[in-house]
Amino acid sequence: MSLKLRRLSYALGAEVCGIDVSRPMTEAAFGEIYRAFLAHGILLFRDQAITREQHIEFSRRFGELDRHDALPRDRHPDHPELLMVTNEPKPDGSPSDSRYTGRQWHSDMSFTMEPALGSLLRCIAVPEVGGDTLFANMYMAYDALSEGMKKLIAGLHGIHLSGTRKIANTETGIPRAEEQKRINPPVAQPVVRVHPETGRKALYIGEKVRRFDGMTEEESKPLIDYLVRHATRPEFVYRQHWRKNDVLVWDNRCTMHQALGDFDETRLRHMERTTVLGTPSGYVVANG
Ligand SMILES: O=C(O)CCC(=O)C(=O)O
Repeated sequence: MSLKLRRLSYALGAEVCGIDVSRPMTEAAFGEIYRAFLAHGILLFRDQAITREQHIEFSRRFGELDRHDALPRDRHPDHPELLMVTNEPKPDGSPSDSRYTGRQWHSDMSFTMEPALGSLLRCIAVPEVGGDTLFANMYMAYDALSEGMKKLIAGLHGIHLSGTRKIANTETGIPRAEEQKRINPPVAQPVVRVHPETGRKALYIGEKVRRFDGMTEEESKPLIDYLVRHATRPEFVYRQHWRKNDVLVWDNRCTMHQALGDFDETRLRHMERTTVLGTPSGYVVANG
């Protein structure tokens, strides 16, 4: 098989054309897809009218799947491998817990010691306009830094927090952020990560980083803000306009992303995500 790819932007991403991800695929055929994934950071498969089971099955080709113990509130009750990203109200009419998922720049599960290798997001419903997602190429962001800045950040670890959303837990009354903090204590991750498969260095930063280990928030903030601003310059970014039945897989080790929330919130936006477990990284910080 020779993959037909169409590049999505200057910075990253490719659309894989003419593939039905629900069809059986040989190791060799999947190998081509995986090599394209490593080369382009994100791959888009359009027009995939698949079931939840098929989404999970295709995702397993990329590796072992997370059962989302770190985000128990957002997983599907019958399919723990699926994380709901939806603004569809709960059966009792209360707002969805995951309606603001991903509204800041982040790399999935960076707040755990097994940050995600990849994520596969399936678009089930999207408003007529908006609901886009931005992705940034963190290899490019790292490469573009000065030698002085590369030296400065070489040994730094950023402390990543999980829950930054202020959504009340309606059952317990404990704010969701507090609940998340209890399940997921803060984890320090290297600011520069070597991609375990490509061997390339990538910036590993985002808006879940509160401070650098060994430094105060006040000292850390200007550099965190600078690095996030730098990494999200337009030349490093791709903007995904979702269509129903899009399946998009991204490499969390060399990209970060943000859901924009640029849509009418009375319109349904429903996405479902699988998360592929990555290699262990980071350490828990007691006083995060
Ligand atoms: O809903 C989106 O566009 C992105 C969701 C997200 O950030 C995530 O699942 O990590």
